[in-house]
Amino acid sequence: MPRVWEVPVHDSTRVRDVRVAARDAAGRALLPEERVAAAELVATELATNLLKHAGGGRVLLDLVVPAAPSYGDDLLRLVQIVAIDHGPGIADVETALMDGFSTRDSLGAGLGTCRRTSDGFGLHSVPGKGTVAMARIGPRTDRPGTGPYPPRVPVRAGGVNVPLAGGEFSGDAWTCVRTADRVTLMLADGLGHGPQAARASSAATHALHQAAHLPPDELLRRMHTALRETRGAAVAVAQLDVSAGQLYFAGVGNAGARLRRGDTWHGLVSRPGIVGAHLPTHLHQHREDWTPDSLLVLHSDGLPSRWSPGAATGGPPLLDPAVVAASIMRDASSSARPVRDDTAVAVLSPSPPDRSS
Ligand SMILES: [Mn+2]
Repeated sequence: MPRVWEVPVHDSTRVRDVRVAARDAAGRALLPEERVAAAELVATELATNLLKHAGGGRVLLDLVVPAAPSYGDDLLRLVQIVAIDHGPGIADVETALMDGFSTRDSLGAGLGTCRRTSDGFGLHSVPGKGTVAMARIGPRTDRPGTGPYPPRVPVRAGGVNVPLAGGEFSGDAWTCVRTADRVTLMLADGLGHGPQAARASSAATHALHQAAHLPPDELLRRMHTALRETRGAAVAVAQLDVSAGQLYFAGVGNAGARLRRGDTWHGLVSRPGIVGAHLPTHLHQHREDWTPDSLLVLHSDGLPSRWSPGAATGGPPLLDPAVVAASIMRDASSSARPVRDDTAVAVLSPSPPDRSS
């Protein structure tokens, strides 16, 4: 089962814990030693920044699939480091990313170096609300796509997964798989939380990787069989047919799904049931138009169902989907409403117009 890490950073002693977690995560992702060192460097910088600019925050570390899913990338894992704070925000993000900005008062590498070192980097700051900084570090293979299909599709996927109370495992899981001209985003919420819940949701991940060419309703039936020996899970599956511009969705149990087109959001409704325990006889499969201004959010019930889309979810798709997911989670949490479950948020968005990936 994949591990997750959540490290609260409220004093400098925790920066070391973040670095140790980054090394552990990079080892589990089987990264070569120079990329392990890169993960440590970036994690240290993001954790240090929390103390310097926001008076503290938290760092989430996770192993994730590439944001732009390539054909045949199923087994590739990257270390994702997300620093989240409720600080004053960074007024000028471009300046903050310039070399030397962060190094003035410390030995830190600087955010500019983090961006160059990473395989994916994103920074979103809202004055008065806080900042999300995200970096993904992978093996840097840069190999050309294999197989008969185009190596790139014009969408990106990303997410965050936060264990309840800083646990070592999350009962939630999300993943994204590319097959031919389809991209499938899945989010599973294993019943309860902790390792047994993680076993159920990682069985759903495994089942998807085995059969990602199937439509969502068929995938849910496969998962139902695969999860029989587990506690079961709520599962939401969204599949984009890239060339047809159609999104297919089916879900079972209490997993949230919302689709934005332009300025309008609407929910995609799941059927009651538990994958692995009891599946509804009729699995309703939604079909929706997917346009260049669409955005899809899947989430577990660790996020309140009435979450409101914040600044990160609007406008053109310039932000990395993992940054959007982290911002949604940050904005939905408050001290008045303590989180009582693992929380995962996964986002599918069009690629930025000026880039090919
Ligand atoms: Mn849950």
